[in-house]
Amino acid sequence: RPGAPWWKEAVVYQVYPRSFNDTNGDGIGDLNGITAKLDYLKTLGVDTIWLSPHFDSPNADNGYDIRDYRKVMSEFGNMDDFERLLAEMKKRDMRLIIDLVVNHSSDEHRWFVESRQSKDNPYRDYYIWRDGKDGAAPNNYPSFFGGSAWKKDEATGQYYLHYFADKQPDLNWENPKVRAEVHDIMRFWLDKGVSGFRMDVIPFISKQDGLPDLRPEALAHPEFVYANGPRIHEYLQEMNREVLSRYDAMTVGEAFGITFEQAPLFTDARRHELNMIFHFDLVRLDRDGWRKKDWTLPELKATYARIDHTGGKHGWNASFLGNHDNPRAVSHFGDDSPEWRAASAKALATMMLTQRATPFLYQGDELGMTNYPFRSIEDYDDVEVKGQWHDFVESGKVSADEYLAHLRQTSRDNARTPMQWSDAPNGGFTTGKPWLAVNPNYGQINAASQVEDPGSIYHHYRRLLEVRRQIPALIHGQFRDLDPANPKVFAYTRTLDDKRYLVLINFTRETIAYDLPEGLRIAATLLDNDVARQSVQPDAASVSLQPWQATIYQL
Ligand code: TEU
Ligand code: CA
Repeated sequence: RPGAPWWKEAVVYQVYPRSFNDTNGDGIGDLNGITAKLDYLKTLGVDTIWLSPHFDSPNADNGYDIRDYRKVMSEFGNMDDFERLLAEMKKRDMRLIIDLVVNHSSDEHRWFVESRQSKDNPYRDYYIWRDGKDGAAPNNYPSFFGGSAWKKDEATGQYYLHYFADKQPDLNWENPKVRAEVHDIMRFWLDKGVSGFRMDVIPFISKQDGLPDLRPEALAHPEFVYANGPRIHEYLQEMNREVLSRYDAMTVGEAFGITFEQAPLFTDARRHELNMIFHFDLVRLDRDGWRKKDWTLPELKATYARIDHTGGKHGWNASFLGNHDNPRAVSHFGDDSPEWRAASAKALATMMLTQRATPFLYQGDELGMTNYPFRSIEDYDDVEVKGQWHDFVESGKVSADEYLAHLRQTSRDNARTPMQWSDAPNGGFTTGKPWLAVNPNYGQINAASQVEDPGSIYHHYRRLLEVRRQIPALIHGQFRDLDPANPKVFAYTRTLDDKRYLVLINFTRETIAYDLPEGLRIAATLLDNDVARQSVQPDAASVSLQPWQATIYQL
């Protein structure tokens, strides 16, 4: 669409570098491994990569704990490798966005090493230090990774705040020097040629005045308080003024703790904050903390409608069904049994790529990679799991069996197993020992076989992205759910000017005779998730939807 900003029409692919492609046999993915796969991504139709943290880090949380914001993690390579990756992307007309993790740093960051020395250290105010209360933590804030969000530091006897692991101390954004440091880091990478940022838990940077205790009912979901500090919008507007407005850069905020009502405050273009945010409501539809709940199709549809509504006329959205913090999309929202895995993964792709939003594909979802068959707690690597195991299981609150049953479906490690490139040992990810076990189904699910097979999930994504590029209505068009209460079929239109498209998705294993609502008539079939399926007759008023069928029609 002429005049639309590039990031509205971009297709972003998230690379979790540790698990993407290892080129030196140490079992850890690396930057050269990404460069080696650019043609694979380009052929798929991706034009932008979001790289999860690639900075120097002791890896308490796989790089979400940064020791040096200007240095490349040595396991991933060095700055030359990074620059080569950027140059090779430019050659292919691709853009790179990186992860900005500035709610917290690593406790091994030079600033924190200084800060903890003494109360009058010049870096003391870079972090959030408080005296204890009656010999305990300053308040009742819990950490997402277990225990209190405060840790006592022996050097001064004061406590520092950490919303995540104790190796991830929260930065003090009240301090203008901290904000200036962050702006400098952003300029450093933008000047190198990156095209924007995914901002990690960005709503958390402004802390509550006086840090009062959470009310008991807020304790289970502290994110709604952590995300509501009084100065968040001031900080984002300042960042925009000082840095972002001077570059052609895109921003996507990870909006953990942001409600639908608040979302436009972040993304309304007239406010000059962020371009879009990741809403948690869809991926957490069936979750309460570590607990897995049931979900229904009407709930999923209502969530999509609300997300679309928050984008409104002046905002924009990001569409995603998974990332490195969530289970695999096909295991989560589709049907990962051998019979329906491919069809349902394609149906989900159709849904995700026909929203009025910038799509974010997570590595491996284009192959329909599945959750991992975890057996015991030893199979997990994630720092979140270890902390929660301590809080819930070791404390005796929940039985190990119950916790593990939920964890198998919810664990972040499901999505962190290495990419399955081929049926070679370890799925072709590494010639060494992978840092995290490869899913044993790599013989059936891998890139090499899908690239060869025109009917594969990979090729369905490729075709979808092609169609999306050609049809502005699928990107910019108005979204309308035609049948919100239907528990089996998702039916919606995308409309731009006089062009109107209908998407029908059967979320079941059954064949469904579906009468088009509102007297609609199909003019043509644009794209089906089964290449072999016959098109419907022109002017049809009903469709026999096959199990997990997902089709885009022109009206
Ligand atoms: O995650 C934010 C976040 O809080 C959740 O998505 C998190 O995964 C957890 O499940 C909450 O219970 C971001 C990053 O994406 C995640 O990988 C990091 O661990 C976290 O921030 C801290 O940087
Ligand atoms: Ca490596």
